[in-house]
Amino acid sequence: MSSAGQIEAVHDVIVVGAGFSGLYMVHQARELGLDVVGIEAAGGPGGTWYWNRYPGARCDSESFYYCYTFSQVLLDEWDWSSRYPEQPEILRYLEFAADRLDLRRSFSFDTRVESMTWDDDTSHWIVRTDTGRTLAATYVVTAVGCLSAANVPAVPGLEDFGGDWFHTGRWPHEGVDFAGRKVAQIGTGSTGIQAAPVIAREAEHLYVFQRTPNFTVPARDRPMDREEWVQIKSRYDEVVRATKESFAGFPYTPSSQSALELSDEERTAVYESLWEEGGFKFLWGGFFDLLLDERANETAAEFIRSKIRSMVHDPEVAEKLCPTGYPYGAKRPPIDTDYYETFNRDNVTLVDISDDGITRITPTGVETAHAHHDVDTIVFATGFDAMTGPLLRMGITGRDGLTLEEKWADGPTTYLGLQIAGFPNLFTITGPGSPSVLTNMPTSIEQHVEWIAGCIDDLRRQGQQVIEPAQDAADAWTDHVAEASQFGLFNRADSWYLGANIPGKKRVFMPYVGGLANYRAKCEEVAASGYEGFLVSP
Ligand code: N01
Repeated sequence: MSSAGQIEAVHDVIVVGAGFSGLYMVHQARELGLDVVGIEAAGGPGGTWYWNRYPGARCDSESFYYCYTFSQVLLDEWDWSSRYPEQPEILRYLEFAADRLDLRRSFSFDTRVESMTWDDDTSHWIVRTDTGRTLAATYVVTAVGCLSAANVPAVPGLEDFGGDWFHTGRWPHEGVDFAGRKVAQIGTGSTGIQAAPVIAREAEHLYVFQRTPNFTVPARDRPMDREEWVQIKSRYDEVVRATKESFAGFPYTPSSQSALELSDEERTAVYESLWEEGGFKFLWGGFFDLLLDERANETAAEFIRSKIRSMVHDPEVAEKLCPTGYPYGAKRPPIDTDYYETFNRDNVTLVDISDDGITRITPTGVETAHAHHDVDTIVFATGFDAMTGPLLRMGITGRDGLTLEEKWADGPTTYLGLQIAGFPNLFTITGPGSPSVLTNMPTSIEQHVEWIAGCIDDLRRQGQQVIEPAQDAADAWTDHVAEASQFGLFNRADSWYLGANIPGKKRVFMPYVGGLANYRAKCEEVAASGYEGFLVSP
C-alpha cells in the first residue's frame, strides 16, 4: 500500500459533496448498509444553495418538483412558500432533509478534497484533504455539482482594486450592504439577471457590464398557500411519474404544435399567454420546434425583442439589450423578476462591452475602451468552469498514474456520464455526458444516485468489487453525446454548455441532449444486461 501514507480509515464509499446529490447518495449508501462518509468543503449541507447567496438568488424550476421525490416523509413534511423560492428557503429545505434523514453525522464539513488516487494494489481510492486527513474507500462518488467551480475572469488590475469585490457563487454569509455604494456588476447570465434588479434597489448606482445580451422571460413568482399544497400533494405520484418520464424532468407535456404552422396573430397570442404564465414553459410549452428549427426559434426571439422594446423606455438601451446572432434557448435560458424594467431606473446604467470588453480594473473602478466607471464594489456574475471544472480541481489520478487532466485533455470522455475509463470505482453524479444541466437537476440527481446505489449493490451480490467502463464503450458513448449535440440548435451559441466561457477550455458540448427519459432507459438497459460496456472484476 505504497501510496497510502497514514490512512485513518478504509470505508466502502466516500461521497464528495453535500448538496442535493451528496445528501441523497449518503442516504442510499446507508440504506444498503454500507460504511459511507461524506466530505464537504462548505460549513454545512446545501451545495450550490450554500454558496450562491447573492441578492435575488432563487430557483428557476418550480418548487413542487425542484425537490426530493424519493421520500414520502420529505414530501409530506415540507410546503414551499412560493412558486420559485429564494435561496435561504432552499437552503433551509436541504438542511431539513439532512436533519430529517440524520445525514450530518456522516459528513466532515469545512474539508476539501485535495487529491484522490487509485491504488491498484488494494483496489482503493486514497483521498487526501486540506485538513491533513487521508482516507481510503472502495468507491468514490463525486457529488460536486456541475456549476460549483467559480469563474473569476483574469481582468488585469483586479489585485489593485481599492474597493470590495465578490463572485456571486462565493457570496459572503453576512451579506453585502449596497446602500450608498456605486456597484459594477459584470455578467448578464441567469445569475446577473436575478441579481441586478435587487442590487439596483439598494445601491446608489449600478453599472451592468454586458458582453452578450440575453433572452429572459418573466418568472411570475407568486406565493403558494396550504390549500394549493393539499391539491399538489394529492397528485404527487402523478407529478413524480411525469418528471421521470419527461424529456427534461419537468412534469408537463411539451406542445406538439410547430411555431410555423400558425398565423402571426395566432402565434403571438400563444407567446403572450406563455409570457403571462412565466417560467421555462415559454421554451417548449407553446411550440415543439423552438430548439429544432431556426425559423421557428426566430419567432420566439423576435417576440422577446418586441417585449424588451416595449418595456425599456430608452430605445438605445433597449436595442443594446436585444440579443441577436444566436438562437433563444441555445444558452441556458434565464427567467427573471423585473430585469428589463430595471434599466428604466435613474440609478442603473447599461455598459455595453460587446466590442472590446473590460480593459482593466483600476484602483477606483472599471475601465473599458470608451470610459472609466468609478465604483467601490464589483460583483462578478461571471459564471462557472462548468461540469468538468469541479472534477478537475480535485486532483484525481486513476490507473497507471494517469491524471484526469491528461485523460480529458481533448475534452471529457465518459460512459453514460457515470464513469471514466481508467478510473475504476469512481462514479460522477450528473457528470459530463449525462443530461444533467439540460434538465430539472433533482430529477437527474435522483436517477443517478439510484443507479449508482443499485450498481454497487449488484456488484456486492455478485461478489464483485471493481467496475470501470471499457474504453471502446466510453468512446462510443462520447461520440454519441457529440452527435446528439448536433441535433437542434444547442451548438449555435457560445455557451458554458460547451466551455466557451472559459478561455482556453476545449470546446466540447458536455451535457447529453438525448433527453432524460431516453437516457434513463439506456442506463436501466445497461444495468439489466449485467453492465454491458463495463468491465467488472473481484
Ligand atoms: O453564469 P453564465 P451564471 N468579461 O456563464 C459574462 C445556473 N443558475 O452564473 O455571455 C465580461 O451563464 C458572460 O458573458 P458572455 C444556470 O444553469 C441557476 O449567470 O459569455 N463578461 C455572461 O453574461 C446558469 O446558466 C439558477 O459573453 C463576462 C455572464 O458573465 C448557470 O448557473 C440561478 C466575462 C456569465 O453567465 C450559470 O449562470 C442562476 C468577462 N471576462 C444560475 N466572463 C437557478 O435559479 C463571463 N462574462 C437554479
